[in-house]
Amino acid sequence: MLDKKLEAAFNDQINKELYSEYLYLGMKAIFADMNLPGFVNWFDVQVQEERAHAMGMFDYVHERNAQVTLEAIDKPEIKGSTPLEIFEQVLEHEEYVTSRINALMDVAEEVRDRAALSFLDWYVKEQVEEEANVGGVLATLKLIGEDKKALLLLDKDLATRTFVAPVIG
Ligand code: OFO
Repeated sequence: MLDKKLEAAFNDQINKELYSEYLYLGMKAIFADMNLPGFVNWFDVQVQEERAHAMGMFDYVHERNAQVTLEAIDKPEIKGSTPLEIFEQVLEHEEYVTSRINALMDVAEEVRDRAALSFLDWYVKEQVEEEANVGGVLATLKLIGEDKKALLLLDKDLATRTFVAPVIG
C-alpha cells in the first residue's frame, strides 16, 4: 500500500514521463521533416525510454497495491526549429524532470516510505545519465555551428543509438 499523497505524486510523475514521450515524438517528427535520420533514431530511442520510465512507475504503483490514475497528456510545446534550439529545450526539459523526481523523493521521504525511496534511486541515477547524454549532443551542436558537413557526421553518429530495455528499481 502507498500513502495517498505519495500515490498522487507517483501518478503525477507517470503523466510527466508520458508527456516526455509525447514531446520527444513531436521532436522526432520535426527531425524527420529535416531529413536527418540519425536524429530521428535518437528521438525514437528517447521515446521508448520515456515509455519505459512511465511503465516502471505504473507497474510499481500496482505492485504496492495502489491505484494508477491516468490524466490527459498536454500538447507538446516545441519552442525551437533548429537542432541546436531543440536540444537546448531537451536539456531544459530533462533538468525539469530531474527536479520533479527530486520532488517525488521528497514526498516519499515525508511519508517515510523507504521502499519507494529505494525504488526511486534508479530514477535519480537515470536522470544524471539523461542530462549527460543530452548535454553531450548539445555541446557538439554548439561546436558545429553552421557547418552542414559536421551536422551530417553527427547525424550518422546518432543513427547508432539503440534502445536497451531498462531494468528499473
Ligand atoms: Fe524520463 O527521463 Fe527523460 O524525461
